[in-house]
Amino acid sequence: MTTLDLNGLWDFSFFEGKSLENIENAPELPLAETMCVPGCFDTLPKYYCRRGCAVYARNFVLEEAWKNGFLRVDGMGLRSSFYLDGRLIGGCALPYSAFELETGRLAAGPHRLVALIDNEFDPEKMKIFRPGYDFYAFGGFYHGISLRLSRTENPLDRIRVRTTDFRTGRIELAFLFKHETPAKFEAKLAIDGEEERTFTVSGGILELTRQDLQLWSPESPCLHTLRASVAGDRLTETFGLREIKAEGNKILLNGKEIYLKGFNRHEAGALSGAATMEQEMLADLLHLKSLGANFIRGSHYPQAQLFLDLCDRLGILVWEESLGWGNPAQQMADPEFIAAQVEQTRLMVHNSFNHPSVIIFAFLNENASGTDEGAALCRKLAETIRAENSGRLVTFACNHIFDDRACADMDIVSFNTYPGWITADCETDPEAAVAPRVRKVVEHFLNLYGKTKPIIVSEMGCCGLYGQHDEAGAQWSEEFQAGYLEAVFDAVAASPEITGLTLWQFNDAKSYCRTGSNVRCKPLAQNLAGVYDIYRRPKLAAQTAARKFACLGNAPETRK
Ligand code: ADA
Repeated sequence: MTTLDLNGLWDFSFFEGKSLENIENAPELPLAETMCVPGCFDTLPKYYCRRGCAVYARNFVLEEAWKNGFLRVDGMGLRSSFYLDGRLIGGCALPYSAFELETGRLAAGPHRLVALIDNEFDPEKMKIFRPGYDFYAFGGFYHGISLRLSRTENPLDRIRVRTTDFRTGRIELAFLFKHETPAKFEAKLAIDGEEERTFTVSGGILELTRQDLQLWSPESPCLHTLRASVAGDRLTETFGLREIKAEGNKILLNGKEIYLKGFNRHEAGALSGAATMEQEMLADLLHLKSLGANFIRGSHYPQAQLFLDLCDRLGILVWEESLGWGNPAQQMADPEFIAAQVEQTRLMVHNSFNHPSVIIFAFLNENASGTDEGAALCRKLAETIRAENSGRLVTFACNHIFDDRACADMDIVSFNTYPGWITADCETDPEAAVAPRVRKVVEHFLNLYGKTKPIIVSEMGCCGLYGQHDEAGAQWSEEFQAGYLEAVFDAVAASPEITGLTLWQFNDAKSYCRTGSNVRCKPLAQNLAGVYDIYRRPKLAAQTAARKFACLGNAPETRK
């Protein structure tokens, strides 16, 4: 398929308090302003933190007719509807997910595309992003929009490349069409610029042995390009070959034990909001590598494909999860919530299948996994991921540690804990609460699972205000945060059963704005637990992380 880039300047108007459903005559509305796509309209002064329904519109011209088209949106918030030449072609209520809408036949000549983007928290319509999540719900197009054009009604959509045996170079290509997959077809294939060869594909699957293709690993992030042609439709896939597996309480990448050392990261730029530019993403990843980290948890939603491309190239391992945050039991029992969670989780696996950097698929951060409803949905989402046979490890970040009933179904046990910071369980020194809590949690999971599952810390950390210092390490000072992280590293290093630490968090990020008198309401409406502030200026904690990551997870004799 051919792709038409639709990014750039669009006509725009904002309707405060309106929603997708009650904007009349959207395709004909006169739009008086201009907006950038990609971009979050509610980070701009005029619309800052306002909620309602934005209307975008642009024209484009097709030089020839096409048998079918697929409008591709690489992430938006929070809900959207799209009209092509006045006709509704569909919409989406899955913030952050990349999705496609089918257009049908497209004539040569001028066309007009109108998009409605609604950033209201409507409890009936917006099921998976709720007020009170500790990150801001931005409105806009996060990472771009394009139109895929096809000469056939049922084009080849994707080719999933699966490493079936990294030792022998055995790989499996799964051909996915937009509609039904033909029982048998011819495919012309070429990997890395080699001579094109023709294969007969049955049942949509082709097995190959390609021991010549170099593996992907953090140390040697080797990527390959597959060019395919089927019935005149051409498709290019970038992929990497590697195996990730859990063996006992260890995580093995291409048969070698790895220790995950990294950060939770919100897609959050100071001015760009969720619409971070590639350059900002690259800067974050280079900072992360400079601290000796090898791992990122994309908290708490599907990641931008551009970001995962960068992680593939830089050799940074990724935990990708579908959107959720502290969801209670009664929400996890809601059929519409369940359906939306299954849909976005399946879409996440589909979108990210060929990224070798993604080694973990997860879901529902800190959900009510200690309840029947919570455990049932965790099981369902784990099954949804495994049904795609992507080779990834499955987990979720658990904070109902002592009454959890879902970790048993996970490949990895991951836990979030904030001793002395969020759960104020100590009168004097927060740091003193760290080691006992880590040990208590690890022993709890060892009692349950022994050494049958890897255990990783998916969140530990605390806040520090950039530029604020106090000799005695007063809470919220940079010294306090650095000292707390020191205690976290020492406690994790003292538990050899732990095989990964993901600090909360990499960068400060905008959070909910006005909340009650809760002592943890967010100063400046930001979650200030980053080791970098929102402008990516390093705090003392960044130095602590660099020093400690250098020896965390090394064999005992090399630990400093
Ligand atoms: C939770 C949550 C994070 C963040 C953190 C905090 O663990 O998973 O998203 O909100 O608490 O800083 O309070």
